[in-house]
This record gives sequence, C-alpha cells and structure tokens, in this order.
Amino acid sequence: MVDLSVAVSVFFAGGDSVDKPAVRKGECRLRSLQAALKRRAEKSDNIAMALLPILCFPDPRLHTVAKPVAEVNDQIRQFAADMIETMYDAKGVGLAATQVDFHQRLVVMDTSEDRDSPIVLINPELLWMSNERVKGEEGCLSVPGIYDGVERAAQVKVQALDEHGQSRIIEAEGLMAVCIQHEMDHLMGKVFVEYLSPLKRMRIKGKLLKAQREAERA
Ligand code: K1U
Ligand code: ZN
Repeated sequence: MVDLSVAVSVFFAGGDSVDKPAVRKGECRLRSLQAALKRRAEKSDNIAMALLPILCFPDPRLHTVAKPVAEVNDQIRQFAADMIETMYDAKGVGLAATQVDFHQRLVVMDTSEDRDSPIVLINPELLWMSNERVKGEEGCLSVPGIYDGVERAAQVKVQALDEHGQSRIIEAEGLMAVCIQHEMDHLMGKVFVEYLSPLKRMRIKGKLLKAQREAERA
C-alpha cells in the first residue's frame, strides 16, 4: 500500500524524464488478470486491495466525462492510494480515475526521477496555459505500445485539492506540464489518440482490438 503521507505538493516542477515502459501485447488484459488474482488472494487474507484494472482503448468508458469529487474522505484517499500503486505497477507517470473506470475528477502523478514523490490532484482546474507550445512523444497506459507526437502548452498553472482537501496551486513545465494536460484530458473523456489523424487512430484501434482478442484466446 502506498503511504500518502509522502505525497507532496508541487509549486514548480518540470523537466524530469523517465524511461518508457516496455511494449507488451495485450498488457491491459494481462494487468486486469494480475489485478483480479491479487484481489482474490488479498480477499482471502482479509487485507487491503491495491491494483486496479486499467481500461484499454477503444473501451467506450474511456470517453466518460468525470464528475467533481463531492468530499475528500477516507474512501477517496484509499482509492487515490490504490491508483498510485496501480500507476507505479504499470510504470506510468500519471493515471486518471477515468482509466480505472471511476468517473470522478481524481488524478495521481509522479514525474520524479526516483519515483518517490506521488501527488494527488482532486477536482483539478486549469487556471492558465502558456501560448508557448511544445511537441513531444506521448504514450498512455490505456493505449499500450503506442507512442506519437502531440502538441501541448509548454507551461500550465492548475488549482486542485490535495488528499487532505487542501487547495493547492501547481505551476508546471516539462514532463509534468504534459502529464497534467494528458490526465485532465482523460477526465474529460479524451484519449491522446484523438489528437492524431483519423487514419492513425483507426490503425491503432485495429491493432489494439487484435491484441485484446489474442490475449483473450491465450
Ligand atoms: O495517463 C496515462 O496513461 C499515463 C501516461 C501519462 C503521460 C505522461 C507524459 C506524457 C504522456 C503521457 C504515462 O505515464 S505514459 C508512460 C510513460 O511513462 C511516459 C511516456 C512518455 C513520456 C514519459 C513517460
Ligand atoms: Zn493516458
């Protein structure tokens, strides 16, 4: 279980980089099976659950618009901790609640090099984005094995509640700025492949559906 007491509030962050995760065919399905097995084992031991199954594009639930979190309580904190554990397990730098089929405005991130500084954003709102744009390669835990260039604002300013319900202002650039925009898109039901051409999107959809069918047969 991730200890949320180590989660930090960020006032200016950016420029970090992490290795891309390995590309694995049908890895969403694999992670779902692993999560189910882990949950079953934990249930019999009566200990906390942690890994959550990640929805895979083109699952229509990824296009759900998230509602605001009404109250920051123990249930939300537990869910955020499970999301952080799921994000680390999947080697991601961010995860939106939408991706784990929970349709409230909740995001977790960790763009630190040591992967020891998780942050929780509850009801995040974009206050400002720079006119300066940057184009970088993006991936997505819900679109395994696909990376492509997306143009984003170079810097952003976001207001959000942390896991204690405290309001925070985050100013970010670099990887963290990209990650915030990517995760906030998820909360609006938008997946990064929607920035790509219809032809690329169609190819990605075909490739992932095929991988999912193969994983189900195996
Ligand atoms: O939401 C997600 O699917 C997580 C996603 C967030 C993201 C951050 C930055 C750029 C694109 C997407 C990932 O963690 S993708 C995997 C990853 O670790 C990564 C990909 C590209 C650059 C840096 C990290
Ligand atoms: Zn994503």
